[in-house]
Amino acid sequence: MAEITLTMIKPDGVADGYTGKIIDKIIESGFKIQAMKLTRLSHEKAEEFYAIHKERSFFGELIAFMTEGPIVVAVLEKENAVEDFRKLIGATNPANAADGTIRKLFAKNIERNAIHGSDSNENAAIEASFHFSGLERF
Ligand code: 3AN
Repeated sequence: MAEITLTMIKPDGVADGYTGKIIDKIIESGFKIQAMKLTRLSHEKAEEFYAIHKERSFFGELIAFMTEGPIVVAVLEKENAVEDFRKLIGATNPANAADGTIRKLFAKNIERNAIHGSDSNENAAIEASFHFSGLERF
């Protein structure tokens, strides 16, 4: 059965002009785009999205980075979407990411790492409704 995952092409990926190449890779890998938009996170929304990392040393930098420019957010559908998409994006630190993964190709470092992918089905549903309303129409 098809699952969903939520992705964000982060401010570095958008600013560096990689949006089209990244979307191509996502589609080539068998994901169907259910919803997609260009948006920009407010400070408050970024803190809410990353609330789980509130106590981490890098939280302030993460929020500053994620609010520095526009992002492209999408809901993606595929069998085994969450796990397959984590494989497609590669390790959090691009230095450790496998060849051919989106982070290996397009990310600069562990913080400016080009793309987000949900880490569980539960979080995918939470993150999809965080960014989009009316998804039941798709
Ligand atoms: P992933 O995005 O691979 O699920 P998480 O959820 O552990 O990784 O981290 C969320 C985001 O926080 C990362 N995408 C990255 O931008 C940032 N981040 C994670 N670990 C670090 C770190 N050690 N130093 C700086 N930024 C980090």
